[in-house]
Amino acid sequence: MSSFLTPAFVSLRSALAASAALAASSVFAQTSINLTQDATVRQAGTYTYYARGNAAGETITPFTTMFYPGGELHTYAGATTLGLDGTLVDNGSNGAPISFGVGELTDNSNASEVRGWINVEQVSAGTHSASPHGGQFDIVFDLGANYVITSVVVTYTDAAGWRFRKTVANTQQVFTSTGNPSLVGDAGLTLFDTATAVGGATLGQLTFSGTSVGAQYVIFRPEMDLATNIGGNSYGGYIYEVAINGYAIPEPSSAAALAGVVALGGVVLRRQRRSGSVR
Ligand SMILES: [Ca+2]
Ligand SMILES: [Ca+2]
Repeated sequence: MSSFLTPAFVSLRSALAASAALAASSVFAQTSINLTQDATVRQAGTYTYYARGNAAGETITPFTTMFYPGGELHTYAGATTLGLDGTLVDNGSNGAPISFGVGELTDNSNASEVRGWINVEQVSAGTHSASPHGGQFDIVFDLGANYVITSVVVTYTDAAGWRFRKTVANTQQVFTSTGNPSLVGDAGLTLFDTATAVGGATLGQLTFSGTSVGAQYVIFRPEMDLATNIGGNSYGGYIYEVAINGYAIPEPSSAAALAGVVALGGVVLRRQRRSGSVR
């Protein structure tokens, strides 16, 4: 350090270095975490299974009909406890948002799966009268506030009778939205990325890593192979966990304070130059 620098300039330089470090840590080099495991997100966050079709093979308005997977409504008669999310049994009209704090998709564990997706799908390949046919539904994750989303990783298993659709690549989809899908509908969603399931994968991972985007809602839209109705032999694949990676959007007050420090530094520097203390 040159000895002619005044104490005022040294402190200014320290302030600028500190602000640069702040910028590096909070704006330009954010570290992504699995938001579903963040304490704040877990307190506010919920996810909701939404049907895109009905038992007659008809397409319904998206984000209007909630359901719970598994059980005898979505696998086969008598499968009362198979594939449930926790202990949630679908009775045909009791579907509701599930807190991140209690849901199997956000418990950071692969101990128990959800599976069984018959009669909630929008037919996406083949016909509803043929088994199997391709079918899609939605799982909407509400983070409670906007975050920067950097990637989404779904842990899954594909096994005989429990298949993802794999005939065509990239039919597993993740969308994002700043508005509630139940209000903005399909038209309000932005495609984040697509992925392809692997046949026979055990605890495989679907990784969606699109361009980072600010969003409160993350929508996973799987495509499964499904039977015509319960009692068939294609119930759709296993889903164990959905990790949503990202970070908090820097608060405007932090950005303003940072801009203020830089502006103040410029003023002090000009004053010192005029007084001849900085050469
Ligand atoms: Ca889990
Ligand atoms: Ca389960």
